[in-house]
Amino acid sequence: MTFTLFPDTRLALARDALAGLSVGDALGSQFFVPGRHPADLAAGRLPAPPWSWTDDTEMACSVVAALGGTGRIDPDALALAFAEHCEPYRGYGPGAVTILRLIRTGTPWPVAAASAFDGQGSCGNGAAMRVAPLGAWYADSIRRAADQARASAEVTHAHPEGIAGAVAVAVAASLAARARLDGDRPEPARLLNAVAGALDPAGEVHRGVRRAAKLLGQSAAAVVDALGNGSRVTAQDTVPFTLWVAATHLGDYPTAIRVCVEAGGDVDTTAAIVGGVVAAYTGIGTPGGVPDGWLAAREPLPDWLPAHT
Ligand code: AR6
Ligand code: MG
Repeated sequence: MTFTLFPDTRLALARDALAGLSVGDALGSQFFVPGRHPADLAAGRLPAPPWSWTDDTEMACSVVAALGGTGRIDPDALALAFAEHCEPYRGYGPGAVTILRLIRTGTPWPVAAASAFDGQGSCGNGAAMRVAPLGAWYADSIRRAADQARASAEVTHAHPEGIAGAVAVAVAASLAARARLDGDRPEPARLLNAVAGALDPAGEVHRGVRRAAKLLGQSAAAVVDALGNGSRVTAQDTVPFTLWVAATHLGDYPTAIRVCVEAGGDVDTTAAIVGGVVAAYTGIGTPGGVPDGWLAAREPLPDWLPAHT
């Protein structure tokens, strides 16, 4: 079935995904503070606010601002926005810090991105961590979600696996937002196999997402053993696990985030990815959605993000 999505609807879906992403990022990063334990979250003991967000949210805000302007990613403009808005103390990856510094000082982004990691390009999870709102924006087309995700990724991630991670997350968020509009939650296997179908079958992210579909119903600990939990900070080690969590807990944001926190690894980023995809489906303040209290505890989004985007 085809249908028309009005710009306001796209924006509302993207903003809900951004809320879920930023709350996941901000709450997840609280668990790197010494003395804080995942069991606190399970027991309902939340960290004291404010929960500061990190690079995941800062970059996602640039993506949403870019979409709010034209509805399409202009890679040159996005590269500049990433570079200009980068507050280095927000916990950026080392490759990203270098690339953004090069861009800020006049190096064209294709040159900067290609130079990372001895010319391999970055396969870090940073292109995947910021892209769920873009996927939600394209709730009407997984093909356009994939194309625009690729364009948003290439600015910093020249490695095919780094790009595949972003495509996978955007397609998952597109399907989640579509499911919300249709009122029809997809079976986890259907969601994961649709994501895998949008990826290059020769890639590791693709293989991981296919494996994730075969691990549905297993414990999260078993899935972490098989797929990783982001501790290597690469797309390959992060995206398959996060999509398993999102597919399994698509209707329950607090549980999805708790599973990320308990899994350990790159918790701010796993929770950002999962939070973005799940919130595209649940929204905010709904049963199973992003709790209003969690949103209130998150540091306000940057003031350069226009209210209408
Ligand atoms: N070969 C080996 N390791 C790699 C490669 C490669 N080609 N590319 C990346 N890595 P980076 P990001 C590893 O620095 O993707 C923040 O904490 C390498 O260990 O390009 O934006 C966020 O919260 C490198 O340090 O930045 C996210 O967790 C790491 O991947 C994350 O960083 C990250 O790649 C986002 O990182
Ligand atoms: Mg971070």
